[in-house]
Amino acid sequence: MSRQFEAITKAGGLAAVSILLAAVFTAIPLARAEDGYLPTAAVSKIVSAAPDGMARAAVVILTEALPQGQPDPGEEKTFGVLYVFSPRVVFVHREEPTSFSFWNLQSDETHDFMLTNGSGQVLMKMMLPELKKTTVTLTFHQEGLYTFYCTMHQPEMSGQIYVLPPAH
Ligand SMILES: [Cu+2]
Repeated sequence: MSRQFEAITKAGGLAAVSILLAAVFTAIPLARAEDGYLPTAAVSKIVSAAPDGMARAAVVILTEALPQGQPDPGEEKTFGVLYVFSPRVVFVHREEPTSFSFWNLQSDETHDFMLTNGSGQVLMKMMLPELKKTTVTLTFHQEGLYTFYCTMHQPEMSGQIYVLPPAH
């Protein structure tokens, strides 16, 4: 290895370390601020949330790693580990309190649930810690299509909630 090359790789290594450190120091306060939030008073006109609310319907959403069974090492090398919500499409009724239970099935991966309405407005965000069931009762007050995301695993980890007219 030439001296010049050695110097370049050393400088590159230092730059990488300082970028990494900068990322760590800036990421921590952001992560704290982003711990999650329920719908504000204004947003509660669209959807309201109660941690242990009485529900008339229930949905269980799992977090799954793809591919299941025995992953092809080539796939993992190309795409990394992929996570998805299951199911990815959920139907609920307007004004029907619905219990949403998220089961994070990974022992080494935190997920989250960020809900937006049809115009892309963020309504709420909830952390889904590893190997935990996180439950919230949501009541939608406006019909239509909503989208939910795990902000940590984009674009593959997302789903949709269709809010239908009230059940009779
Ligand atoms: Cu995720």
